[in-house]
Amino acid sequence: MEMNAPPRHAGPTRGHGRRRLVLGILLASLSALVWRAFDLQLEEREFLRGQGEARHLRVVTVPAHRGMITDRHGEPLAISTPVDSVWANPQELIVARDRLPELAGLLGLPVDGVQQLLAGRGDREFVYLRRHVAPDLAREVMALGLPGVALQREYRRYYPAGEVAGHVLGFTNIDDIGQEGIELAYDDHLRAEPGSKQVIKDRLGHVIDEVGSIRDPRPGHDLRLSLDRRIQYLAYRELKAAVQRYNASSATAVVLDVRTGEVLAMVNQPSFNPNNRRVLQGKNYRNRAVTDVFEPGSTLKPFTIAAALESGRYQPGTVIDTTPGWFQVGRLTVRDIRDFGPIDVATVITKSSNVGASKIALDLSGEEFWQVLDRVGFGAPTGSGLPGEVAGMLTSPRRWGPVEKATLSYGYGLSVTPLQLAQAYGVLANNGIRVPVSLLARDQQPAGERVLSQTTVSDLVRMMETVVSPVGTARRAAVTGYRVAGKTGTVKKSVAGGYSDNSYVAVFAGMAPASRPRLVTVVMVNEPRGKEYYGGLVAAPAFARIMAGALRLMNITPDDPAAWQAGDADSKRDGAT
Ligand code: 59J
Repeated sequence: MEMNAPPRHAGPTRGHGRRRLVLGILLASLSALVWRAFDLQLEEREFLRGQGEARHLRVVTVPAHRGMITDRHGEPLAISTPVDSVWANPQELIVARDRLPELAGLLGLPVDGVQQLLAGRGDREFVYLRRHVAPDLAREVMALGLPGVALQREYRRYYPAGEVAGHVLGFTNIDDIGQEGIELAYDDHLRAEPGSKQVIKDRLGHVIDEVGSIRDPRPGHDLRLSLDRRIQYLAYRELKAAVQRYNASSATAVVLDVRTGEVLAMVNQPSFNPNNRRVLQGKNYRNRAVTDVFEPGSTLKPFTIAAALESGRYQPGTVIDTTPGWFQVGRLTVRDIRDFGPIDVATVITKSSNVGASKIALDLSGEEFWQVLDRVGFGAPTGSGLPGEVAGMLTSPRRWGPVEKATLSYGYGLSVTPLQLAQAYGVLANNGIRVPVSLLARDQQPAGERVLSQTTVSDLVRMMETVVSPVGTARRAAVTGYRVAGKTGTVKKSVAGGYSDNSYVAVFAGMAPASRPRLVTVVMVNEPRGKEYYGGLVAAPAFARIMAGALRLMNITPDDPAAWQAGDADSKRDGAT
């Protein structure tokens, strides 16, 4: 239009018009170019979109398995088995909405649930349909050939020992993260680090090419526990039987290797199966061996006597007059079940005299007494590493008057966990040397620390052997072929305003072979609700059966072969009622 315009001026106007002409041509070709470029881009986008729908580059995670947990001999206790999880890309799957009933039916899900799930997550590209399905089912699902449905490899934790080791192992959640027990305590060690890689997927979500690894997966580390699966099973079986027989509300048993401090067995009732996540209840999965405390009652007496012997003022033969079978300390009346008269220190243990223990404790300084209780581990966590472990309670001797000293001497006014009690008996069994307890297998013996003198300990073990003799409180703790040393406890439970008259804890703590102890076992039965509730009747038989089995499984040489022929402890125990 510029070109056709009539020249307004002559001369200089002619040159002006040519410039305009050139500019116009330039502008025209520029717009043609721009148009072409735009056109090209449109075409290309169409082309690329088609390509993009056929395959796309994706970053996917590469799962790795969590470390295995084994017993001390390498027997598996927790293993991760591969499973598949079915997931979908809602944007793609919704295209095949007419086939959703088929898919839902196969997965055992309600159709409307699946429809809602897809509709609700329409903006996302990933939604789990069902996690951890069996391989056969996974294959059937993929055979449907539905768009946007794919599998993801995951791992499911399996516990071959089931209920038997549930409390120690704990469990993981569906994402394989430790929630309780060893699984929680050693989660960092056991946990796997998934890797990632770039892949090309087709429209159905199938990987058709691997581009390369971004990060290599790192499987978790294995963990070898101190437990012996066979002894663990034995303890589980015997404890369960005791709880049923005496109608108890709960119970715990712990078996220790006294030289290494390794926990060979740790079981509780009630129990739970960690393979069955849906029915988990706190009261069932609590590891009472470390989370629950009780007053140890007479099982504490050996430590009272230890303090007396360590003071140098008492020998096993020192006589204490327990007449007339009770003894007033301020507001407290200490009672024995009968009048034992004048008895020596050893007999205080044999007969479990509260009066004898109290008179001895009153003669010790608070500091002397406390030192022993502290050194064998009362009032402090054992360091087992188990989640929820408590310290128990041991007050400072500065606050102890005569009443406190007396009640402590026969096991009241302090509280302990079953594992702490086992640890303390471990010191008596290990010649006075304390080794830290461990739930992990130890390759070499830890150094340990001497906390009681050798003579004190050997005197005590001899006294505790009399408990299992015909004149002691726990004949039923005897094991054929082995000398056993230990102590019973029948403990009234403390209730509001005092001590209950119908609620008890029955305990037996002991060691074998008494000539050179290798194992300590503690059996604690909470609230036996029958005619029988004494430690010597309720806890001692379970102790003996666990000990007998463990000694034999460990090939420990019998130190009482004569009794093997003469008096058969097992038949006496099992025959008596
Ligand atoms: C006992 C207690 C409660 C706390 C007594 C148990 C006291 C006490 C206040 C009577 C049952 C019972 C601080 S008895 O364990 O002495 O194991 O085979 O609970 O005495 O003063 O009907 N154990 N037990 N005492 N309290 N306070 C004996 C003893 C023990 C036996 C039997 C009979 C008690 C031989 C306990 C056992 O050694």
